[in-house]
Amino acid sequence: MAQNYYQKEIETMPVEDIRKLQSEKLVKQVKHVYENVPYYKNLMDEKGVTPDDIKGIEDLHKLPFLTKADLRDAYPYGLLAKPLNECVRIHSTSGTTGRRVVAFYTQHDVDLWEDCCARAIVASGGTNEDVCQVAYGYGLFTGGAGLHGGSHRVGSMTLPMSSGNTERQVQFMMDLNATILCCTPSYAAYIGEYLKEQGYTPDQIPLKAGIFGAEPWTEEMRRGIEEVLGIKAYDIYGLTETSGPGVAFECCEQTGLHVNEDHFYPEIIDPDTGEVLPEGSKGELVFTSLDKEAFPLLRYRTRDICVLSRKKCSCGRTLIKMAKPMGRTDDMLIIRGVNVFPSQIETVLLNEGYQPNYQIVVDRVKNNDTFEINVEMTPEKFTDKVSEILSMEKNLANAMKTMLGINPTVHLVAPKSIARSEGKAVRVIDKRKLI
Ligand code: DLL
Repeated sequence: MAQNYYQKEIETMPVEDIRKLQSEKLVKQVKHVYENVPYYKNLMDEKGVTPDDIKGIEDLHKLPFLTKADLRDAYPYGLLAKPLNECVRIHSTSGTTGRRVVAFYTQHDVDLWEDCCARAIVASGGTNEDVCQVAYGYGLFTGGAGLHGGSHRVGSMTLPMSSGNTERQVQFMMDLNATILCCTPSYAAYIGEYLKEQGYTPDQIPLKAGIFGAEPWTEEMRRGIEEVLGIKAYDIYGLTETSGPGVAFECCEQTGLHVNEDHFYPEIIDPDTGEVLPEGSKGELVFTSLDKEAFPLLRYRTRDICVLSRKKCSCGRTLIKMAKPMGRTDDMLIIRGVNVFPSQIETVLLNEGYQPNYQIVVDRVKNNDTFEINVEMTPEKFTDKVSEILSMEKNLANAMKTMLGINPTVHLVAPKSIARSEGKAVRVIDKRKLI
């Protein structure tokens, strides 16, 4: 496929020029953060670094890291670098212990984010002739808004479907001839399955491409989706903290994701020592947002394990590539596209008067994540009346839904029936084999 670019000059810029651009932006950004974010200024002061020490990208390693714990500490406004009256939007992730991560955007931030998503859409072959069906969730989650904005920028006809209601998705897809589908890979596979069950063959489906991300997916899954829908399936990566989808995107080569490094500078570090690792090493991915105004995180540790590569790409883009994320350094699970931490489950159990003796079982059945939590009854709560057990399970599932944003199936089991481990408790059984 001949490659089109959304912002050719940037996407194909010689590496030395990108580096120069990054250095210029970084110097300004560090000053902006130092002057406007007391939380980060303190971190820099503690490390004995001032903005004068940062003359370019080569000095980035001198800056302190930010972690999710910092974001929680600083919740909600502690990392805000612009007055609220210059902000036009927030997005948010679900967070542990009830504290969410809230990211703020000025109009400039929304614009650059949408540009990043537009680059992804164009790299998948999208133009203003396309009909782009956005089936990521809309709302606080960044998926819907990001791809929606990107689709507008490209000038595609945008179908703002949000996720769910598969029958309606398929009806619009067919009636309005959707050509690009944007959703999580598991939802894409589910839609494919549904279409197949309805008797559609790939050549009867108008789609030509899909832009799928927000959760890990394998090459086997890619092949399955491509086959059932008759499309090319492209990966897209991002996180709420840096803006949302579009931090990195795949091109026609489908061998990794180009990082929009004019906006987000990536590093790979040793997660134990924090040491910056050379290109090609596997480690934790860290991003610095070079020109975001409202929520400009410097050296944010994503917890995603990854590899970066500058190998020449046949699409002509010079933007550095990241491999598909290969796991996480923490225990975060992504279930039906939602980030879930075992600690959130523990918090609910303690709030509801249970002990944190539980096991999470996640599986994928017919491309749908199943999510079960086995919880031990406490001797005080013990009952053998079925109606009481059912009602307790329902209450607990509701409390989990409030905390997590998705619905688990809760099974209450007898006290002391969950195997105790001699070492680290095995809290999660993930049967999906996603990596
Ligand atoms: O998932 C943003 C997004 C929306 C990306 C739509 C792509 C498409 P969060 O909910 O904050 O943001 O979750 C971010 O999800 O740190 C990764 O662990 C994981 N993740 C995101 N994209 C991918 C991907 C959005 N393509 C966290 N492959 C990240 C694997 C991904 N994991």
